[in-house]
Amino acid sequence: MQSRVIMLVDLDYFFAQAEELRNPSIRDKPVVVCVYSGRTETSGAVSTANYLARKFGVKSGMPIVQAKRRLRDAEPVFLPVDYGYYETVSEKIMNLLRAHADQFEQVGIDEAYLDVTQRTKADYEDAAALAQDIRKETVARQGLTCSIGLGPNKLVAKMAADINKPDGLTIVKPHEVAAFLAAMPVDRLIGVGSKTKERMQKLGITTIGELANYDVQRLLDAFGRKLGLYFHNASAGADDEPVQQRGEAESISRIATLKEDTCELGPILERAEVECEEVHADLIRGGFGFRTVTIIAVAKDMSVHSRSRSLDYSSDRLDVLKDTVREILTHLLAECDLEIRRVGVKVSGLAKRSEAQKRLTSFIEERSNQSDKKQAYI
Ligand code: TTP
Ligand code: MG
Repeated sequence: MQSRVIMLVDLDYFFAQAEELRNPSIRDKPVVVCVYSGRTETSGAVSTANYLARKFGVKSGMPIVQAKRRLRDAEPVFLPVDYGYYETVSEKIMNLLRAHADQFEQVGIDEAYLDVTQRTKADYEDAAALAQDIRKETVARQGLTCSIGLGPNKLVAKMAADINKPDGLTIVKPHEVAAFLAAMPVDRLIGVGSKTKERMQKLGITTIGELANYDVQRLLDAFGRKLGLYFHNASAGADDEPVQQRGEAESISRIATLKEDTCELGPILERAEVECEEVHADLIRGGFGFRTVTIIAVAKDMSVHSRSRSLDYSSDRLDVLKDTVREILTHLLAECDLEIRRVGVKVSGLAKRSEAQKRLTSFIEERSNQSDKKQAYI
């Protein structure tokens, strides 16, 4: 098979960079974009931060209070997320990138794979020149920097893009793959999280190179066939996943066990709201809106109860998700006398959010806020 040339383009500190774009006066300050939960003035989490703020240790997922503490004397700018705006910016960039690819696959609001094998005739010099053109073009036409990884497959391209951030280009030619990966700590490999890292450490594996050389049968014994094979191949830099526009995800969900079984709304809702935030983060990363919200409740006796509600429009708003969840849960608890053990939140009816949809949603939400919000639900 002809060797492929794959590019991963990832916009740098995307939400924060988009904020700098519309307000250049904040460029020299630490910029932190936040998802405010609304409970108190500072409750919520950091969505992302510019690289100046990152120098102070601020990063995605950190509580806002902690970020404020770290940036106390640095004249920071804290801003709430504005997904609609980021989506508009993303759409323009994605259209620009798509034009440079034989095959194109967007994998999040700020990331895309480009298969450029044919147009570069599998020549890495040509591909490097194309990557430089793309970097210049995103800045010149959209005012945003990105980081690019170039390699023989998606896995290597993705890992290469992470090496040199922000505003970097990292090229890994096929014969360089093994050396590129070998010395990296094993948790740099996509799919190896902190728990897997610990398990691998117990097997004496600390680098990707050690994982690649580890006896494959023992790896399968330790992690099962599917995962073991993935680790074996990926650690050698092998990946034959094609670049193709993904089918839309069908649903996104989270489920967790409560601290104790209860029939009270308060603690159940508290857990469900955390799940809403996690589901919502995935939703935004995928660039999706949802129409249907489902609550899954597992009772003390392990019986499973689920209730759904559909909006008559597609939304990507956390407050809409939380309001709907509260409403479903309130009804569910009133309807059945249950002691709940586990609670889950699922969104479905997912669709990529286009600008037109976004405008429609704002219109409907405005209208339904003016009248009775419940009328927006069917
Ligand atoms: P990333 O590409 O992971 O992060 P980034 O673009 O902010 O920074 P980097 O320069 O390292 O690429 O995610 C894209 C956007 O997704 C990010 O700007 C904000 C959002 N996001 C969250 O809201 N929460 C998260 O935990 C992460 C990781 C991202
Ligand atoms: Mg990014």
